[in-house]
Amino acid sequence: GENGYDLWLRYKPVSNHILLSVYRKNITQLITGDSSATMNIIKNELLTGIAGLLQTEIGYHHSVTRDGAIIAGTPRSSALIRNAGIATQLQAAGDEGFVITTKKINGKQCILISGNSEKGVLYGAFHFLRLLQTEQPITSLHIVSAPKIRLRMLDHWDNPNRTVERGYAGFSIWNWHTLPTYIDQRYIDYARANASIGINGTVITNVNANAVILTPAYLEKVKALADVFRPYGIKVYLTARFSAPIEIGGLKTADPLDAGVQQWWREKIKEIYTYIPDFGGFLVKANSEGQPGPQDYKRSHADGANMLADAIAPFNGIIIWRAFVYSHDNPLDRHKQAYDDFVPLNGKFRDNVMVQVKNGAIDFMPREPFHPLFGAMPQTPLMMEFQVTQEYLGQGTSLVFLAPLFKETLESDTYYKGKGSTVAKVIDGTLDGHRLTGIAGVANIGNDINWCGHPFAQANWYTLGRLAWDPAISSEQIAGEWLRMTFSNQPDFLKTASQLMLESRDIIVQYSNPIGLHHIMGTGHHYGPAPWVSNQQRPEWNPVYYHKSDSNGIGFDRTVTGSNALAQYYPGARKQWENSHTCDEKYLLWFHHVPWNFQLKNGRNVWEELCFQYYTGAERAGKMRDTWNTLRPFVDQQRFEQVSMLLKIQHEEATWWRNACLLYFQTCSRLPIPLQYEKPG
Ligand code: GCW
Repeated sequence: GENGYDLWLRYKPVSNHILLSVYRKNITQLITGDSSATMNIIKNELLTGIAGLLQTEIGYHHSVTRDGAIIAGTPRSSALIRNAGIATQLQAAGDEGFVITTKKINGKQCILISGNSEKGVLYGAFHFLRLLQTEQPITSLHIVSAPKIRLRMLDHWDNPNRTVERGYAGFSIWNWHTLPTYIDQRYIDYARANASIGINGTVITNVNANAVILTPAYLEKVKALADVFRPYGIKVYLTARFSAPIEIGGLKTADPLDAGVQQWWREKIKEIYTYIPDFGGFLVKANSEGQPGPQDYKRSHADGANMLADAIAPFNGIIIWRAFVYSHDNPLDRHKQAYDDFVPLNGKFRDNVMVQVKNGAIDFMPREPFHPLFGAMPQTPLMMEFQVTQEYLGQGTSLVFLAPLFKETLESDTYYKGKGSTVAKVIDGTLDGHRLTGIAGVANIGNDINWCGHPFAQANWYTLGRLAWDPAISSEQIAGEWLRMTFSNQPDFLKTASQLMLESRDIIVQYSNPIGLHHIMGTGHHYGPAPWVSNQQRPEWNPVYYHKSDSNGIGFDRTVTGSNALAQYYPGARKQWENSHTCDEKYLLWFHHVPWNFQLKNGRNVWEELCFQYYTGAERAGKMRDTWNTLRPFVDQQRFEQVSMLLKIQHEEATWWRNACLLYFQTCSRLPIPLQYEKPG
């Protein structure tokens, strides 16, 4: 049956018969450059993919003997590529990009898949296969593609004991018990899936993990993984617990200005590179949510990051320092802390440091304004941190396609260099001329048979890779590609299924995050509604802190009369939010505390609008089930049933959100639920 293990790399026979015969005519033999680990992967992938899609074995050759030759290689590894006259295109492809082009060679019609590096050829091979998988024309190809972002990474929140923080797809795929000698096929398939979408880095440990990963017994295991990933173009990174010198080094301090501490890290890093010569570097969470950090010694984040950066610079490694901080006293508004802590450090970091910023200032909400740090630290390269795992978006049971969420942030205008200074342009380095650029996604991968738990959660892993390659790709394009490869190329299926995906994020916002309400999920686990909770040890862990609902009204005042977090945005961006009467209503309660009878543009007041959003959201969640049912003819039974059951749970959750939130907020508003919602059933 279809268990989903093959992800989007199923290589099922091309269903369109006319196209199939065109493909067979145009793909008859394969010629690759000199053999190497990566070139062998390319060769096998193309042969396997083509055999599956075309249902015919093509031959592997050393020279072009007929029309339809596929030639894959770099100018260095293949004379055919070297002499093909595609130098200009190759130049545009850069270090990691690829060129796919139709060419006559020795009078025969050929398709060249090339790149300056083998990694580029590998990406090109996957792209070529994707054209076939998605049933695109291939008779005249002229494609040059280069990634817009240099570091395209997954951040695993995997602990050494194999639990996954915020993981909803089983346990960690890293089996520390059987590593380094036993290489689980999953490691290879993981690398292959990532390479197919251009992901070139992986942080395999949780930012909250202890320092055990930096001990020799574990480094040997990490090395084994790095060896598997290397030919797929993927570098390994680790999290570095700031107090490691104390915990595993026996030192008394982890003060970044202490010579002994500096020496310890220099040696530790040197040791890591003896295991993994192309080790990527460290990702660090410091002075956040109880994690140790430089501030424990009255040093700054820059002091901490630079100490590690200096130690790793001789090996060309980098330090990715997270800006997700809210540890010291900040009772007024957690929204403001990262900006307050990091803007003064603009330009104070070494060249091999990136600051990794979550898409929004609170925490991976279903809808959140962009983080005010984007555009506020022009001299320091900022890396985007998205969350692929759905911590606050229904976790393992909800169908939520995240491309629209990611795109919304990337397309937001910071106004930092005037209109059009989008977050994407901050991240891709164009606004400030940064060469070190990155997008990371907190992985949603576990050891479930289908990797991600929910069959549609695979689409979010896919999305992260595609958007990191090119933030301009549309959500429609990504949904379409993924659906065609994962399920079916049937037009009737695609139309309905992509609509289902494209609306899904909007629906979860309606029933869990309407009009800018946020962080009112169950405390700790973050699953389901809990707007009433007020007894957590830290004020900013209480939902009541965020909605501030009482008999007078609801919402978080972040204007000058409140926390003034709005002041952290450039005036152009601020303008859309600062006045409650003109505020983009998606964010009304994010930025304003308004009375219950506050009028919205549609004529409803805030209370009526909340009722409308919760009822509509829950109703639409129910409709997702009906929509899915119409797709039964196109989907294999196993995955059809899985999604049906999950949509049932999601519908129940949406109803729970609606009932719980409206009942709770009604105790504040003391207003009736409008009659039209009081339908029986
Ligand atoms: O979203 C919060 C999560 C924590 C997480 C933290 C972070 C890894 O609830 O589980 O810890 O953010 O991003 O550091």
